[in-house]
Amino acid sequence: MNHNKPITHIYARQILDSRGNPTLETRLTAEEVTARASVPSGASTGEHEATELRDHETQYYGKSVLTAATKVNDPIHKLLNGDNVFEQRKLDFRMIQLDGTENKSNLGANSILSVSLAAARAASEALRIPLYRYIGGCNTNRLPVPMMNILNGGVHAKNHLDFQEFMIMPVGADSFHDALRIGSEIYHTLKYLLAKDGLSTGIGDEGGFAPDLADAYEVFDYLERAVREAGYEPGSDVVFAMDAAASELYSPDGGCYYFPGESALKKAGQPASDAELPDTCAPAISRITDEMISYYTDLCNRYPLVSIEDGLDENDWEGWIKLTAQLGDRIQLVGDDLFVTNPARIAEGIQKKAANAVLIKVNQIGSLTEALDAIELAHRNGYRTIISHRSGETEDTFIADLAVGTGSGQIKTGAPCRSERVAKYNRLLEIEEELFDSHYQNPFTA
Ligand code: 2PG
Ligand code: MG
Repeated sequence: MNHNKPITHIYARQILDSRGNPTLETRLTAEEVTARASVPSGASTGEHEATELRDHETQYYGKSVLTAATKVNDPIHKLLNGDNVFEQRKLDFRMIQLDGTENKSNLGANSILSVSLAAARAASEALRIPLYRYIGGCNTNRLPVPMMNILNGGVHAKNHLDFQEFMIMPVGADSFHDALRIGSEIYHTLKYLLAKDGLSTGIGDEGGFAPDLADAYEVFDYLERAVREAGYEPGSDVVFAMDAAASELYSPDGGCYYFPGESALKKAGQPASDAELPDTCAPAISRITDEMISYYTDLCNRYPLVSIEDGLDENDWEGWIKLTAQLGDRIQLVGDDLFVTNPARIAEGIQKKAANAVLIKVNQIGSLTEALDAIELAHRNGYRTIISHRSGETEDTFIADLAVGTGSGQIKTGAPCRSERVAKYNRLLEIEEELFDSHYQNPFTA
């Protein structure tokens, strides 16, 4: 076997993501093998994420990525031409070095990531092994539990729900395909229940329904009903998770978390119109950090809620330490905007005892190598990891292989609806069939 396979061509083009915004797709060729990868994009992005290079010109309302494509097609292509596609770490670090900035603002995290992912896929194809096995090695066997975001709010939907994501996790299933079936059945039951009550069954960016409910209690009441009506038991067959995306609610000036949707609905005493709150109308409902923690504690006492992501702001370290001290023994506390898949921020969190799990989004950090380092650091320190999509996705299924290859045990990739979400679940079905002896385990008891 020839262990040197030189990269012979790299080409990036602008394509569209699931929201109709431009993103990058890169094709990388190493001799006779060509593989491609595309880059996702967030809406509730963390302040500490690596830079997503956009043109900020008139096309696509400033969102075109033509400069990023040029960065791949010229400087990155020149840099890596002739390099060995099997040396993932070296390829990634050479791009990082060429970029020369802390946050990849020179070449763009989107440019670097597209090449990084395409290289890994090309390497696996050159070796004629599946991508998950290239990433994970010969003992790869663990399928992730899906966190299915079946009710959307926050910046992912135009309803009045201030928290962003409400998820079901079929932890009691025996296999991944069973978990997917259970999730889909509950999703359809929820649709039926919402429609029966005259609520909207339109969907948000991640495929979950986006009805105009007032708060998390109303949401979890619906989720419990849907789980039961579908024939399952909340708490044993299926547990709940949420992403508060609290950085979106936090106002550093007021030192408070503001709930504009809840304020609008409760003030009016009935569902408000679709109109945005006027700037002059300060939202009535706000919570300080301690109140947020009590709110979460109360939700955990009432519902089988086992995982809360971004419960507090990305810079509220003191709050995170308190939250972890209070709830960390009972439930999973996931840092997304807090950690931004950045090993340095994860190390800080471990040292401070803030959170106990890390959301992994490859485009937050901008290279496969650094994402793998983040996962390893988390696991070595007893933090769980969840491999995650972005709200703006493509048909690329890389994260399904990444979840299996790293044995992460959990994947967050939306509702069982919208092809860019379902593509990842379908890829996991395929992987499950390929594995000789696949393991599907409850991550909270395993
Ligand atoms: C999140 C993600 C994905 P976005 O906050 O976890 O669900 O949303 O991609 O908009 O940051
Ligand atoms: Mg999040």
